[in-house]
Amino acid sequence: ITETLQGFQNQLLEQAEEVGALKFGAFTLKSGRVSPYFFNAGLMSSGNILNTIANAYAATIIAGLGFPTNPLPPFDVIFGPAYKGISLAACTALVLSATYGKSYGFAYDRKEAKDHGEGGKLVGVPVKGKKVLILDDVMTAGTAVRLAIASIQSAGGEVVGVVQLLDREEVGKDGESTVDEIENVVGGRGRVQSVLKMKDLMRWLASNGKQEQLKAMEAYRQQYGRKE
Ligand code: OMP
Repeated sequence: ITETLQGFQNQLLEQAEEVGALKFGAFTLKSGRVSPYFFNAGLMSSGNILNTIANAYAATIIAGLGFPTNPLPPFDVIFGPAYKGISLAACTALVLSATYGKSYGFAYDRKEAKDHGEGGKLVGVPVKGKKVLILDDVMTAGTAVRLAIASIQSAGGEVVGVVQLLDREEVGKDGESTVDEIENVVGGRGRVQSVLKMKDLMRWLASNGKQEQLKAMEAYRQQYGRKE
């Protein structure tokens, strides 16, 4: 663990810990794994924190679109999966306009399809025929993001990338890297970008002298981490 964290990553981690969004202990995940840490993006709920998160997502997107590596292709629509992704995507679309002068469409899904009014499962700008970037909170085994990809595809949109807040850098059910699997689904290498990775979290713990948490994370990573 050598690289240092960027300013916005440090700020995000500090604020996350402050509001209890980043916790250490024993947590049963959606995948059934028992993790020594949990990141609850739903608790990142104040104007200040949304500002930090949206700026971090926007910086990650702009870097991803940037020369010379530009892993993210041009896109038309930012999509936030229900529920937590909705506010994150809306705030990020706003920052991309206000700070970077780039205006993208914004869309999200409902968890329940609506059978009256405008109907359907998707809300916001129509994704049909559009290139879509998904903004996700946390990716572990990839179940949540696969659902979002399927709803966008069934509405006629093309998912060209995913930007997540935290990549837990784990393997899926079949033992392959979740990120590699999702990248294959959305167009190839580099198409899944993240604001933070589990390794960044470990760097942050190391630089704050939190040895006990760091050890638990190393053990978990041995078991479920993607092979390096
Ligand atoms: P997968 O669907 O397995 O990729 O897990 C991602 C989802 O799990 C997220 O959308 C969250 O609902 C939840 N989650 C967290 O929010 N934070 C974590 O640190 C871990 C999980 C999780 O259950 O894996």
